[in-house]
Amino acid sequence: MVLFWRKSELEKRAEKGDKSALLELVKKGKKDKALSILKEKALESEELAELLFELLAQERRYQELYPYLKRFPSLGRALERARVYRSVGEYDEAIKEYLKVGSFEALKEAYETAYLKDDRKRAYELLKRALELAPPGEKERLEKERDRLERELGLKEEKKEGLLEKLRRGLAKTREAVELGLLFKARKIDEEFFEELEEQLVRADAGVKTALELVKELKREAARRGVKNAEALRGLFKKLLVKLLKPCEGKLKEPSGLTVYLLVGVNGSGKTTTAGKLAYRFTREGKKVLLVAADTFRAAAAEQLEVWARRSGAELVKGKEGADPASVVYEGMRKAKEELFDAVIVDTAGRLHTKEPLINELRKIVKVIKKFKEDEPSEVLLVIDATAGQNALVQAKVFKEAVKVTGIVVTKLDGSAKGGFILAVCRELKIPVKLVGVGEGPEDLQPFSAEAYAEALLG
Ligand SMILES: Nc1nc2c(ncn2[C@@H]2O[C@H](COP(=O)(O)OP(=O)(O)O)[C@@H](O)[C@H]2O)c(=O)[nH]1
Ligand SMILES: [Mg+2]
Repeated sequence: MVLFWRKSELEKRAEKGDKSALLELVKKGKKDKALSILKEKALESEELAELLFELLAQERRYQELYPYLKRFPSLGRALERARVYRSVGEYDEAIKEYLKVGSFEALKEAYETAYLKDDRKRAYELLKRALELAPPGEKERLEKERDRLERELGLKEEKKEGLLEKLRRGLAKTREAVELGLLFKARKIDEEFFEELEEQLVRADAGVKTALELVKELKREAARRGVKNAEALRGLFKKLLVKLLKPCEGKLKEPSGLTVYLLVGVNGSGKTTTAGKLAYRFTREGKKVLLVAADTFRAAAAEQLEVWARRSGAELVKGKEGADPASVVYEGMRKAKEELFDAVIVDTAGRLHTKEPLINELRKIVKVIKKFKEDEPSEVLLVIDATAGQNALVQAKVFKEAVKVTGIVVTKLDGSAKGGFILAVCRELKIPVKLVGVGEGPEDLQPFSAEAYAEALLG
């Protein structure tokens, strides 16, 4: 009885608007009672309104707070005020309050609010500000939303640079250095012309043998057909280039139902970058993509791949620095199989100075992949840096011995004067070239086309 008397005494005090009694009620588990009292009294007392605000905001019951906020506009914290305004559709007021806070959380909600209001321009501005403060976990999703908004706003034209333009841009340096195009425009066709063509092909790293043969054949064909003018000779030369390169054209297997892409090659050739670009391409095609960081030699390698995962929206499996690469691949394959990934892209280390261990490591990785799916990896892509010259060809052969290479990726064809390198690769390695890298951006990976390449090379 005593207890009962005490309680009602407390309630009586609370009902008179005694703040400490109200708090006591809440403590005793009678929050509803406290709230109903508060709701009645809070319009007259800012102190009680503040308490009501605190209690309801805890439960995210923002809408109920609106009348009190109208009466006392500085109640609570700015973030909560913003949410109250947002909950009743006063979007402009809400955004104003969010901006006072300026934190990532606030800016993100401000962006969503502007979007609710259907003010996409404002949403875009706010999203960009939020992105500057975004923690890693949120960044990827928000970047996708930003891209989507950019498209909706027409800020980002779906710029479709054709393969030819891209290669052409990529090979601009080669042409500058080699002036193949110029050569065919300006010169008289004589013995000196053929000598110079030969020289320039060698300078572009086409390889001496290839250069000699190409020029010899050009001479022969020109004589046979009686070609004398430079423009016609250019056409003829292009045909010869295409004929030489056509057998080296390869098509990359498209991902479907756990398709594995294993990237191999020496350090710095562009494996990680290519893995990232591939992930980007596949995710854009709507595929579910898993990146596997099997280069456990340096922690930075996994981090680099992590950035690409975020950029592309692919998922990532990585191990600790120094972990057994095959075990990371095992984990990746397990996940990919369980969660029905379309593509698994495995990035590896490429320390060639430890040749034997490297080969064993790659073989072990292939074995692990086969444990999960017998006919994988569908693609073992040997990544070769176009600027590394003839030495790269020697290294490539080491990899050919170690694993069954299904295709070649020639990277850094942009900005190098070595655009002729593909000719040497094609001749020496006899493995199809499936992709070419023409820059560091996510879209700078292109299928290899003999026709486009020859055209781009000749300017
Ligand atoms: N310009 C250019 N740079 C590239 C290309 N591919 C890779 N790179 C750069 O080459 C460097 C080494 O690449 P990375 O992917 O780390 O090589 P990895 O050691 O084989 O994994 C990085 O700075 C890349 O940004 C390309 O196609 N063009
Ligand atoms: Mg790497």
